[in-house]
Amino acid sequence: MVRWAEGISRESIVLVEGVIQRPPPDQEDVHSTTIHQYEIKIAKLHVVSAPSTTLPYQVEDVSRPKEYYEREDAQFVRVGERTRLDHRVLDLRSPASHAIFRIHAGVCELFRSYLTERHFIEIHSSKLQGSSTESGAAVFKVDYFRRPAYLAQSPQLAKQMCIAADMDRVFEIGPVFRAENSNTHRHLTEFTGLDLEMAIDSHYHEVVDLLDDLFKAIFEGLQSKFRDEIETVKQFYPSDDVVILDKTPRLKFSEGIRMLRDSGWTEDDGSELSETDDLSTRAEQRLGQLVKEKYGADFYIIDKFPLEVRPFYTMPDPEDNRWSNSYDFFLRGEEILSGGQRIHVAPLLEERMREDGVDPETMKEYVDGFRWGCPPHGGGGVGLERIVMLFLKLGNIRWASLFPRDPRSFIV
Ligand code: ATP
Ligand code: AMO
Repeated sequence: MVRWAEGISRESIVLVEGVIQRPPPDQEDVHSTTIHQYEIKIAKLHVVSAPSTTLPYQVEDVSRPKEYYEREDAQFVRVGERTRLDHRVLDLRSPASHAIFRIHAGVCELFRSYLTERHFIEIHSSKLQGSSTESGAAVFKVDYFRRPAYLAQSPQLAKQMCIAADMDRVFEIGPVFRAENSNTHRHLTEFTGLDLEMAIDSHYHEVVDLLDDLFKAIFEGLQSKFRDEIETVKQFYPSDDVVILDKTPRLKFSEGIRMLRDSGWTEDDGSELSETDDLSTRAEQRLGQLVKEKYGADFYIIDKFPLEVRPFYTMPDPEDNRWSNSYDFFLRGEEILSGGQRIHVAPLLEERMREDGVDPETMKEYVDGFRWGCPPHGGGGVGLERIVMLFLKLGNIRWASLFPRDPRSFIV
């Protein structure tokens, strides 16, 4: 039976009957990690299903702590990222992948329960749109009965229209499509958006406060409910725990620029940092280091972005319209959320649309909601895969996406 069992190929599904026991100390598997601390004294063994082809790599090749593969006596080899992604189902069998997707689901669960408890309504908006929803990002065009339609770049219009429909507080968890040719560690062409929108009483900081508290509930929830999963992921993707302060540092965009300038930061071409341009990924990451040095925090907020770099629906700062009532949230030096107060007054909205080159009549259904009266409101959008990647320090957003879509997908 032992000889027959030795011939069973790896990744076979087997039914085993036996007794679970700890191995005698002198026989412990020297290669083992947490998964091999027990062994089974087998009475019956039945092969249910066996692979019908040679595996491109072993699950063990993507399951061990990094240091293991550097050992001289290592029995398995670390597999390259491309090979892992090209055979994703096998890669997803590893303990680290399972843990990542439990945490992934955990973020959604925590997001949903926090908002539902605070009377937000979960919505499911259409992903087929007649026009683009975000002025900055490019759209995927689809053939809609021989007329053009577009895949939604965010539920932005729908969630604001729900506020115009007196729904007061809404959120959505759904797919978001971006036709951006960005081959970076943090961009996907399809990701999961966690979006919310709410009416405000007197100040847009009501939204900032709620979002701040929501993120803390998510991070604390992950750290308490998913301790084992986080430890499992750390064995393959080493990381330190994120540092969240009771009082989240909040900086104005202009203060962030000042911190960067004071640190001697310049753009790639040596020019001085502009006060009214968006931050590049490199500048964002450097600012993350500076915030960490000054406040000791990995999670922080930047408020009052330049109006120029924000979408047309963003409310200008009433005191100085070079700035806007908008903000980004950051984790370990990278953006996880973008949001702001929206323009709820139709004439101002139409003016801003025209300045942005958008004819309001092409978005009539959206603009009508404001023409018919709408409360002041604000919200934000989060990339689920970005939170998971940054929280767990995976280094590449693809490990936080089940079957990642990037500009190179579907090239066979
Ligand atoms: P983000 O949420 O990251 O800001 P976004 O949708 O606003 O996403 P951009 O502002 O266009 O996207 O890009 C953000 C950063 O990503 C850029 O500043 C740039 O550093 C980097 N980036 C974008 N596209 C590419 C690319 N093709 N190659 C390398 N880096 C890129
Ligand atoms: P924005 O375009 O900044 O804002 O997107 C919101 C958040 O989505 C994530 N994200 C991405 N994740 C993966 N791949 C991408 N290509 C990508 N692009 C963005 C980021 C980002 O912070 N309508 C506004 C939100 C709002 O104002 O409510 C919007 O879509 O985590």
